[in-house]
Amino acid sequence: MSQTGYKSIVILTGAGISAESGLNTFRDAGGIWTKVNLEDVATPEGFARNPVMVQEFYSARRKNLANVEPNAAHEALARLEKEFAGEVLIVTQNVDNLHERGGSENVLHMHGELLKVRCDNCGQVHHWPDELFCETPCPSCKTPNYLRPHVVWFGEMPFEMMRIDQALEDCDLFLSIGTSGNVYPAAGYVATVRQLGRAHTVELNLEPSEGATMFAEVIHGPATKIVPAYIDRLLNKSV
Ligand code: BV8
Repeated sequence: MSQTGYKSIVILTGAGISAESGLNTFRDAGGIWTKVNLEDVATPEGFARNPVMVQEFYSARRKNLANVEPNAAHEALARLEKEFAGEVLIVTQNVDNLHERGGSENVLHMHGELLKVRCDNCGQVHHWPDELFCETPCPSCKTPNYLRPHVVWFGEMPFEMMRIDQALEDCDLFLSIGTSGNVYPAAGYVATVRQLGRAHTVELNLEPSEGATMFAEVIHGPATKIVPAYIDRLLNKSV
């Protein structure tokens, strides 16, 4: 029996948990989608129209990732995973690797990962921390012009949906951290958990998200402040 009474925690994270590490969010002032048109860089159609621009968009974000560090919120979730007697699964919409670099191990990237590329010819996924050019041949099948970012674009199916649905069904605590609740199916997870009627639901975000009213508990403020404080309360079983 875990020390908090909970047995299984699912934590949905979004760009807001990485904001204080210096990675731009998408929909805040100055966010990524205020600078580039998501239809041009985060859809298969955009990639087909202008693959060079899309490869450059992701190469720039890959390069920037090397200059930032995980923050206290990432580290607090890693501490929870280590000290909590039950299950902890992070389902992240983020394609950065800051959860892993902050010490978390059980991380599911439902929208893929910036540091991976996939070959559309042979299907092989490769670790890729550098720039990617269209003509770069796949290291496995040696074919040029088939490598793409291993991320989920709009209109593409997120990864590991069955595993996520099972985790939502099994959890008795659902936390949502740093997400605006605009992108589906992730934005619908709190409704799914509430319909199941078992789990306590908590939103930890800078400001109320689109789905804030769906949560049993909401805590607003910067992630590096509210997440460590919440995890301390959770582990000292006063929640
Ligand atoms: C799909 C990838 C078929 C790579 C991204 C209903 C059901 C299913 C689909 C849809 C549906 N309705 C519409 C759709 C289609 C679409 C969609 O949701 N469109 C939206 C715009 C309406 N969804 C899809 O296409 C998805 N696939 O539907 O497949 C299907 C059908 C049925 C069932 C299942 C599947 C694929 C979506 C994935 C797209 N890929 N990125 C990349 O990163 O480039 S989306 C992009 O948005 C990122 O992944 C990002 O993570 C994600 C969500 O954004 P957030 O993380 O929430 O970021 P945002 O900036 O919006 O918010 C930041 C928040 O942080 C704010 O609230 C802010 O207040 C807070 N914050 C800021 N600073 C701090 C902070 N909080 C705390 N501390 C701080 N310091």
